[in-house]
Amino acid sequence: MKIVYLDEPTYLPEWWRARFAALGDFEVFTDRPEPETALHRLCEADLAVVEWTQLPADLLSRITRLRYLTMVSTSFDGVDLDAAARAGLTVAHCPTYSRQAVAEHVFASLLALIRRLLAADRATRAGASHLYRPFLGLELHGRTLGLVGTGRIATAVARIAAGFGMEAIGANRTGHAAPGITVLPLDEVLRRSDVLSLHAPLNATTRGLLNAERLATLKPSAVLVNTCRGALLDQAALVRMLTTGRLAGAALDDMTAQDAGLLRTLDNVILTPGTAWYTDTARSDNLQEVYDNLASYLAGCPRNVLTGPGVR
Ligand code: DAR
Repeated sequence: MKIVYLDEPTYLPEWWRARFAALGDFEVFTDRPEPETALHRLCEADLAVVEWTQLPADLLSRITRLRYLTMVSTSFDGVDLDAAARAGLTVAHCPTYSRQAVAEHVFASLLALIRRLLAADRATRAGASHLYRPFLGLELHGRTLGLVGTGRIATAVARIAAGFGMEAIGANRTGHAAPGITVLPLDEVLRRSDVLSLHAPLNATTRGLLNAERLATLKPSAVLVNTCRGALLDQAALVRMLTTGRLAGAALDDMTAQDAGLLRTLDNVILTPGTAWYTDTARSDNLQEVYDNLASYLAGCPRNVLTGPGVR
């Protein structure tokens, strides 16, 4: 059984390689391959682990041999699931490893933003002492947290929010109940939020969900936290709102370099390069989840499956 790790593992220590090697003939590629190279590697394996590579329909339609792939990520917007199904592939992902890491990052970046920690740190290093006025903060206690999406990460965020004395409201596609969150229509969530945090996967229905018109319904005093794909938002509209004082601030974990460039001079914005998931615990849990995905497939009862024979 040949298993490939297709593309530049962020974290894969030797002892973990040995564990994977117990499942089959395990080969690791440490670069990020061009599409043709990726296709070649996939066609020489039975199972694949994918971290970075986009898998669009034209690539998946040319797959031979490969039966199964698991993304290391929670997100799977880079894989054309319909094309994968047509190719007879089983595709899995890792929905749980970063739940707490991302939820904690929401508050790390939110508090850094509303307590102006980065600017205060810079000022203190430059010699400031007992300097208050530039660093007026906001409190979370008593504020309303709006959640777009009410899945695993959103409910973890709501649990932390309860500790801060926040009220959590949220919207999901069907209006189903979620623990610790008062579920409301999206428009109402947007209108009422003091802090809005996004927790939805990127797909055809959520791309651009927060368009200019919806963003315009946020309170001018609101702050937005995005630890999901930037494409959920109209980034240009967001940048306009932040530069014109129409939105108090934002903590953003997935910006294009171009949009981030436009925000470079703003101090009501905190930017991180996709690190919301990246904690010591989450990166180990990530490998365990990938391992469990592979092992469950090999045992004939695949878990965390997005598409595959018999699914959908
Ligand atoms: N977008 C996040 C982070 C993926 C990061 N890479 C990993 N897990 N090796 C996700 O999980 O979807």
